[in-house]
Amino acid sequence: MKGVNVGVAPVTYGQGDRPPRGDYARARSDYTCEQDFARYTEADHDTYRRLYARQLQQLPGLACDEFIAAVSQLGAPERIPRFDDISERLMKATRWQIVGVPGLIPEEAFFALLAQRKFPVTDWMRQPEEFDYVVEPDVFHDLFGHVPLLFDPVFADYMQAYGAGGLKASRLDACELLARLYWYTVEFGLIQTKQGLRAYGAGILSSAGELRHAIASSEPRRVGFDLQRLMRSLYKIDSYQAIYFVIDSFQQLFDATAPDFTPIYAAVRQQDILEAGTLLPGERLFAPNR
Ligand code: HBI
Ligand code: FE
Repeated sequence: MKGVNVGVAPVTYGQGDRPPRGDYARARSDYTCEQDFARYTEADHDTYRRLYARQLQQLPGLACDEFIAAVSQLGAPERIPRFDDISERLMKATRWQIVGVPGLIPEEAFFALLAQRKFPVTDWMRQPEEFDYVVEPDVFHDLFGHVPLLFDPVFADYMQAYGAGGLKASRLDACELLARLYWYTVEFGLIQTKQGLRAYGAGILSSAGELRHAIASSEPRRVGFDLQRLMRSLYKIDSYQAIYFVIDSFQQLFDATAPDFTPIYAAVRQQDILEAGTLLPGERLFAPNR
């Protein structure tokens, strides 16, 4: 795991062999909580400032325009922002809000919040020794990685639809398949633009090294987005991704995921599961963008 910062959750709440970090006693029944702003130390604010500065300077030529255009909506880069201030701007832009959570929350609670256009943001900050790699999502990953694209109207609608789809997937016992969609789009998605390949996934955009790996390295494979193919694909939780799926617009993503997934889940279950990084015969690779 040396030098790797996936910056996202390798374990889902309630799975894994250790409990999630965070104080769940202060959460409401929907798992949301007040942002415990008074608890942030000067060291926490400083960690935020340094993480923000490091990521911001990497964005040109690697992050998609929609992300770069909206990142300033997070507010002043020197201190951890107040969730309520961001929510006020987000509500005006796309009718989304952000809500505090103590950390990872159960899948159903997570889906229910997204379906209500509420994005759960972990309120605690990683420790200085976790600067390059944090095992669970913290306030920096959740805010910097996820919130800018919620200002984009089409992506915002995709996230709500994902939440609604998640509630349905829970009833169909298909959460694992749907989690792969989240992983390979919301966390690790790439988009082909007129200017070239760009990242829109939060796990890439909040990572110290994965931006360059995802866009500019010849090591990983990059293939066109295909919903069933993606749902068959295992992913890496403890290293940079071996494969990325490339969309050509957020509209493509929204449209591909609009239909009822019931028959899609059934079709996927008929097919082989693919190891992370598998290339299928005839599949076209996207070239890295150097
Ligand atoms: N909880 N706070 C938080 N953040 C997540 O990203 C998250 C979660 N719970 C469940 C979950 N993600 C996953 O199941 C997604 O893969 C769908
Ligand atoms: Fe995330």
